[in-house]
Amino acid sequence: MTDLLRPARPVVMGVLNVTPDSFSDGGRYADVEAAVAHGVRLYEEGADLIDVGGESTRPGAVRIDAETENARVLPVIRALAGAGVPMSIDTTRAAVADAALAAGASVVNDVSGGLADPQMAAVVAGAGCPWILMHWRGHSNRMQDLARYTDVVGEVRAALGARVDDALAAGVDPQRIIVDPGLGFAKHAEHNWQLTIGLPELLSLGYPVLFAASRKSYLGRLLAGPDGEPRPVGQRGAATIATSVLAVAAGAWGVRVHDVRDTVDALAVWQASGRPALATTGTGPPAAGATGMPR
Ligand code: PMM
Repeated sequence: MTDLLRPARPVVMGVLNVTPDSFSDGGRYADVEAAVAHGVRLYEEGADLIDVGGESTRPGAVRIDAETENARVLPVIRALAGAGVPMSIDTTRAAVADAALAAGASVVNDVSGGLADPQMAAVVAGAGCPWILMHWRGHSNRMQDLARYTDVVGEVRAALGARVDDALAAGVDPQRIIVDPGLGFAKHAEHNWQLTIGLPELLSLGYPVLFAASRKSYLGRLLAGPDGEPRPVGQRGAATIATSVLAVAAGAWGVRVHDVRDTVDALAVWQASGRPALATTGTGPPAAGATGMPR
């Protein structure tokens, strides 16, 4: 297995949502057998980690209880662990994280960065496992109302720094912390783009950064047709890959994606070409026409 904390190449997390209602793959892997088969497939395609989630975080999603979440994810985690597949558990609940770690997951991916459940830090510190702390301002049923920033990159950086400080105070090993700007979580499209350009500023926190743009709605809107309809989720693969390559070229530790094989292929090209770095200035894209190129 890849050394997740000192990877030789960017880490690729494959998304496995065991939910009836996730925005992209909801309902497709709701039964255990189909979910396990998909997890094994993503692993064979080159994922370093399969990110198993039982609660949808799409904007407006209704919350489920911990029993339902456990009932969705635990059988899948047990079966994938039996097949030797490394996994993260995508949850904001300490009880679910605890049960998932006992069942065979080895990383906690917490989209609330520890804010949703005050017990989460103790579970992670006790397990000694890596913890992905995502920037979050509230549960999905209200998060888009919270997408107000004057300096999104600076504010996300400061909030992630506070989450890291709390994790350290709870005894979490600094070597096992990964941060994530949380694209689409209380963020409008312009915020997601600013966070992409501003990745070097997030990296200056000194922790590995996970970038998770896969199939998100801002990519659908970028690719909207002449009628203004967003590009359907299943047709956002190329845009996702371009975004992932930009992120790793800017220094991201890893990406969380639905399309593992294509992502691994794209990152192999980047790797083979000498891992060229993106020369971002942190000031945003050039003004229209400033490059002398046609728009
Ligand atoms: N996005 C989703 C779910 N889990 N975890 C992290 N760390 N970062 C994210 O941006 C993130 C996440 C929502 O996307 P999905 O419905 O495709 O899983």
